Amino acid sequence: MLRFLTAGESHGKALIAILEGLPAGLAVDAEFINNELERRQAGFGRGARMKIEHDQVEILSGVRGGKTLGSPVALRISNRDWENWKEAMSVEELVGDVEAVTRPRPGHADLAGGIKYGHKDFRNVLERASARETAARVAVGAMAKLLLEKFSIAVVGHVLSIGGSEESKVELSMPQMVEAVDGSEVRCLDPEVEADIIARIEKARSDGETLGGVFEVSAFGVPVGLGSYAHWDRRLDADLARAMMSIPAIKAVQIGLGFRSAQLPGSEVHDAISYKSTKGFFRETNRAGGIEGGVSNGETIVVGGAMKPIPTLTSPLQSVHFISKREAPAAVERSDITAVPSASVIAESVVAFVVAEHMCLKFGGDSIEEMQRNWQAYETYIRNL
Ligand code: EPS
Repeated sequence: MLRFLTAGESHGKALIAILEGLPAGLAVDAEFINNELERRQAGFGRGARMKIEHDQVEILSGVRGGKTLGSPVALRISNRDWENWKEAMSVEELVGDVEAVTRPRPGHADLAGGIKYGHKDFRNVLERASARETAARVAVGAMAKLLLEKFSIAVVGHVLSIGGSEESKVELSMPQMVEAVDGSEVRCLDPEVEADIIARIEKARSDGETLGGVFEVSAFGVPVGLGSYAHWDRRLDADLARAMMSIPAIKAVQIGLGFRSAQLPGSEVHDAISYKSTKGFFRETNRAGGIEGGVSNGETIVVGGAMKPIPTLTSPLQSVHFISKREAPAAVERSDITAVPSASVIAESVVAFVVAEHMCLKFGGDSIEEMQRNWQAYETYIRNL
């Protein structure tokens, strides 16, 4: 079983991830992980924090001579900003004048989290609720991508719309998509939509607003048969939905046509089945987003996500002071105007993790060679159907 935990506060010393269950013998490329971390940090509309950080992974365990050992892999990403927060975020007793955050931001975890854990200073909540944690998840996702590469699976995300812009309709094949998406400041494949998004972000900046948006992740090359219809907690779509919803600020997830499939007749929703001796079974359309009955069907897996606007507004909404109970504007913390482009990278990571987890479940092995042998035997079986 592939699993991971993360730890770390946004302005603490570091973020940590422990990834367990990777097969032995997988080549680990720290440069690739760092590039993924850089992709997460980028994006038009990000705030000042991203100018401070230069996320780099330090591999602490589970890897020797450039390959996984089969033991837990511990990853660390240092927070450069820690230097500026040493007193306020000290693990020792706080000394001096550390200002408490007492005016909860509507939309953030501040109030519900503070009440739940009995905190009077919402910094104790926001430090962990911060999307900074997703840097650790991208490092884990990069490891998952390295595993998937061994089975010719690639995962790429792109932004469809931000702040109510038109939706990008551009569709590209895998290698072109990676290039185009990394070449766009807002990770959008449609240049017209991209320009509109940039204008909307600029306007939001001057209005003291924040913007949400919609993105989509495609997993190319996933074999038929991951997940199962046999039980609720074995369905691939359920695992993907849970992973996507676990990204901060995600309010909706869809697979394939998603919500639209509820409005169309069956003949316009389901994908007719074809067969060619060179190709095997395939579909001309992929409205199902590559999953039927909770099982991957061999087509590209397409998962969409909707992100709400970030709750920190420079023109804040009304809130209530937690101690005095007087009405007061919500606290303003440094933040982003939009993080939808970053969310699409984080979504790639969580999708890559779920697909890697299911690859391990189906072809599981203690070493990458064993896993590849199992996969190749299955591919031969499929070719000979
Ligand atoms: C983030 C780091 C944070 C925010 C953002 C995501 O840095 P700071 O709080 O120091 O500015 O930029 O977090 C939020 C939007 C949030 O609501 O917490 C990051 O590394 O992605």
